[in-house]
Amino acid sequence: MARDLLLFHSPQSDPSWPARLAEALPEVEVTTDLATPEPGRVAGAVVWAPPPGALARFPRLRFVQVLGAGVDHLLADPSLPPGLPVARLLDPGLVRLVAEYVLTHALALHRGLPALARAQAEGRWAYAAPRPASEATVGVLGLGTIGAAAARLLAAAGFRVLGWSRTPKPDAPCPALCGPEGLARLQTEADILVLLLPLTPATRDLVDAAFLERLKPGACLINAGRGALVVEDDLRAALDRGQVGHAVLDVVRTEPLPPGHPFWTHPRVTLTPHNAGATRPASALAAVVANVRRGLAGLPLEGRVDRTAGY
Ligand code: OXD
Repeated sequence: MARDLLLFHSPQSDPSWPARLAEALPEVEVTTDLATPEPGRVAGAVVWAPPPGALARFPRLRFVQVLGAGVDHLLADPSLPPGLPVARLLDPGLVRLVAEYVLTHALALHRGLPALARAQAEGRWAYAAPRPASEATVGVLGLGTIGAAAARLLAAAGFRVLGWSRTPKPDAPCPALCGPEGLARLQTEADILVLLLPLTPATRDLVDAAFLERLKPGACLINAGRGALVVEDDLRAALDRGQVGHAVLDVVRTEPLPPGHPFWTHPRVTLTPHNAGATRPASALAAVVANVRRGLAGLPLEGRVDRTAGY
């Protein structure tokens, strides 16, 4: 009998993924063909942002392993069969990369590097007295695995760190606030605000004009979560007024950022092309292989997503 097919779709990932999966999982045949002529043989899928409707073609699909931490793009597909188990990736390598990104930019913002780069471009010697990280507060919104890792690195670098999550997080590695009162406190205390929340109906558009107005004047923002957490016109207005001092955006609502978008040239915006983290086979293969085996055997997946909560 022909082996089950495992669909792999993640065009931006390391090209060695399909061969590595095939080697580690001889019990299945790995295909990268979304239009495979044998859709009935596809038993599992390992994907990042498949086109909407793509997975509905496979009547015997038993599970989906997402090749990243966020699953919003997949859950937004109305044709995703209800009840189909979906797992997000628990990859220590991805977690570390994003935490390092947050630390890099928090230090750069704290030392005023964007303003110094502007001064250099204009030929100005703009001396500003340095301050230690311990004199700045970083607020981390989202205390999942990545938020907790970022909080740990920031604290190790000397920052005062405050975390916030929707529900209480007794195991958080930093003082952890929750609920609307906790958010209000974090907004007034943070010099740098880090967005690491999942994108769900409850967090979409969270960072709007009213939210930004409650921040300390001149506070900076780092978004390594999802673009749609932020209302971009409202952020632009807050940057123009100096209410937000600078924004570091690894994610934007439409990726790649469309040509002509004001963020391309805004002097108070640093853009990175959604590369704060990446799922690299070296750190993620073992977890993916183990979960594929669980999925094929009908066992509970590690990192299974609560599809109603959206993460
Ligand atoms: C992820 C991402 O969700 O890289 O893993 O955005």
